[in-house]
Amino acid sequence: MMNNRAIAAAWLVVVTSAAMANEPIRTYEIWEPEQAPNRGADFKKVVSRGTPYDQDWEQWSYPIGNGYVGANLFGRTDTERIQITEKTLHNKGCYNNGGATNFAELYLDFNHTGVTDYRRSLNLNEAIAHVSYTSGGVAHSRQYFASYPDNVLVVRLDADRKGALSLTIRPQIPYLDKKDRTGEIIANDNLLTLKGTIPFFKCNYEGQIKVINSGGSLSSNTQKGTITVNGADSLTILIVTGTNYQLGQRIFAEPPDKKLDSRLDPHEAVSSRIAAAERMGFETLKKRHLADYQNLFDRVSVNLDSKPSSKPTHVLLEDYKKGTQDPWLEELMFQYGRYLLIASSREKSLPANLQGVWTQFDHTPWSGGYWHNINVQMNYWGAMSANLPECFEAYLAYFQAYLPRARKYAEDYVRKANPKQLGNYGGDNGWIIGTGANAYHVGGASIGHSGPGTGGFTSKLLMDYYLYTMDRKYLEAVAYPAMLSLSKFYSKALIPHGELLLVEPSSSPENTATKNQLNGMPGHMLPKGYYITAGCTFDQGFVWENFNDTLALAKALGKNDPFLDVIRKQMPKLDPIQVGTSGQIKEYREEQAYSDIGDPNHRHISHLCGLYPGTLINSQHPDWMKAAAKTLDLRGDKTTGWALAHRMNCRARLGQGDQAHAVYSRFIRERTVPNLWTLHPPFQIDGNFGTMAGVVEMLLQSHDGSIAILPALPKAWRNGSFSGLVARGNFIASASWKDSKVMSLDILSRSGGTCRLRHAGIESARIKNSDGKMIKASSPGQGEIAFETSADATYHIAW
Ligand code: FUC
Repeated sequence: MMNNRAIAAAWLVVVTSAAMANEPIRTYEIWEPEQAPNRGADFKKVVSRGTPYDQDWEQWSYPIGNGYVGANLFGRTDTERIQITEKTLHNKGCYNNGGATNFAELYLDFNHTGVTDYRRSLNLNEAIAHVSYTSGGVAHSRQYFASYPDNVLVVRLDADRKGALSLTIRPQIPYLDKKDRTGEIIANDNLLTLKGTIPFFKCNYEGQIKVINSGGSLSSNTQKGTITVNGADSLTILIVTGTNYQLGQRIFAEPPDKKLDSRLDPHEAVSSRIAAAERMGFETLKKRHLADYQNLFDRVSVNLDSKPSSKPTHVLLEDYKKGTQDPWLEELMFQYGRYLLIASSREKSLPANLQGVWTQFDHTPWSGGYWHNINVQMNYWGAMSANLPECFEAYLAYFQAYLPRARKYAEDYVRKANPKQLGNYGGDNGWIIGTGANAYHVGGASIGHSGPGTGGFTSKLLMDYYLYTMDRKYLEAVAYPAMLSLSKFYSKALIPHGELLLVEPSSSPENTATKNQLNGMPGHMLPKGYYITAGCTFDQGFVWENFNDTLALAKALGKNDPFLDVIRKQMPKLDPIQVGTSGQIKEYREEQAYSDIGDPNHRHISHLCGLYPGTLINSQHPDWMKAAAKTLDLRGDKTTGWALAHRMNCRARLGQGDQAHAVYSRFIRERTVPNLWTLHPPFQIDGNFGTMAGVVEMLLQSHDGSIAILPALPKAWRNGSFSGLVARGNFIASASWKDSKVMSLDILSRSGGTCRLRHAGIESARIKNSDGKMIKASSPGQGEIAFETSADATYHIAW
């Protein structure tokens, strides 16, 4: 798999320059001419929804990360603040079952005054943050990056005058006053060690900070736990973190105090990692970081006919809010999404959580969890199409680890909801995951605010990972067994209602009803207003999706499991989509007119999951497409961050480019802050990732059998180009367009097979392979062509 990817990456360089002919390589950076505020060099706490929160951290600091560890940088010249998060460090969290927490604060006391020529930036092409300024006649510069291959945070300080670097390096273990962790700081020579335990999970943690000076001298203060540097020419600070967390089924099976092996001490691993980094030295670490990062980041370019802007990012954003819809910011946000995904989700690390890999909190909002009724799935919606499938591997490992627990939940569920079925299919009850989960816990499908559609929501990612990579080994070993097994669970969760089979109990995620609305309705209300009934569109739809996908995978593998016949018999009885009297897709079967039940403007649009990320509502059902558009109109766009991202993708699937763009634009205006993180509020990373997926969805779609080129192009993006975006079937597409007409299109077939393209007027196009040989195509439908491809061959389509 890696080899193919490496080849594809090399090929992409060629395509990039071909598709973007005459274009200089673009540099994407966010930058400010001012330091990030950090009121009082200690974060000011503002109470938000009962959780203390630090606005300066959230809106102005710059995030770097390597999947394992994240850091937020303030770029200050008095006292620099580097806030560090280690993804496996959890305390009790807000729900008493685990939550991400701040690992360390690192302060660099410079006390530089009279600062001029200040600039701080985060370069997305390199994943390196920079700070530069002049103080006392000395030009200072800093670089910061988080290396994935060496799992180390690197800070480099330089000055243009020898001996000009003097500062004190002062780490802090945060929230010791909350008494939910123990910790001490040991200063020894050029090494600072932070170590302690979070008793709730017996989670042992250690951080090491090594200070390597060139010139000058160092002295450590054991009492204060600091290192002071005097008169150095340059300085490299290496930061390595670790805990005794081990991803595996034990984490999800055991009570909090037995999840981890308390005898394990991360000391050895942390020490050897920092020693290896020290041996390599700054230049080698940087080279290895760039090679790793750019292999991922450089695969995709998107040019929305923008002019690179030199405005500070907060000005760019302010101007956008005032009405200058600069496509540069729209493009920058897209690439920032890719940057953030690479920074927060890498193989062998945990998946990106609700805040990616960044938290300054003791108790992170919603525990920094993996919320499975939309949020964690949204984190990965764009991973495959934006050519970062490796980033999804973190979720795959997490999935494998929680699967045994999810099997137990399925059995419990069936025992309660449909006990007659327990013994069927050899006693195999499949698996199910409910909404709430984090690094230390997964929940089952409780009869609460979200129905068991959460399982199919999750398996859609498993399906898509296969369709985008065409990885047969994964299909055979992971995707097919997982989806077959989830189908078994679903088949047992269906209850006969006349001719139909309905999920019961069922609830449409987090929508709430009023007592009046429920007068005479068959379901019942939970104390918080959640309505429990049978056959919500969310649940029925995801059963349909998982059944449909299971059959498709069985066909791809030539499988003949007898259970497939059960799916074939049950599927026609699902009746998953119903259109109501307002012309809307119904959210509940018993609803007639729109919002008979539930909040008319609710943020969740769970009944449209069949449109996106599902495939049930597609162009072969124009009546459903129309009803979906009507539903979006009725629901409106006055909503929160990730909720806008879902609407954007739905509009794209409907081919409503201008509306999709309007939602994106609203998202940038209303939910984006100067460091380009986005708010629900507060900060959640799902909005950044969901809109990144939305941009691709506007330019390229591949969910209903053909690859649609520019399916939802808004007027605002009349001219432009992209390269390296991925379509299902493992086709890499690169295109350019002018006045909304495609000018060039290249398809790299990475796995061979039939390539079916859709675009108005494409029947008259000519197809050539890379040797210039004409390739014959058929026209299976209006605006469609199909032709056979060979693996690793490129096809040029011209009009
Ligand atoms: C879902 C949403 C909430 C929030 C939470 C993390 O439950 O309904 O709005 O985003 O996830």
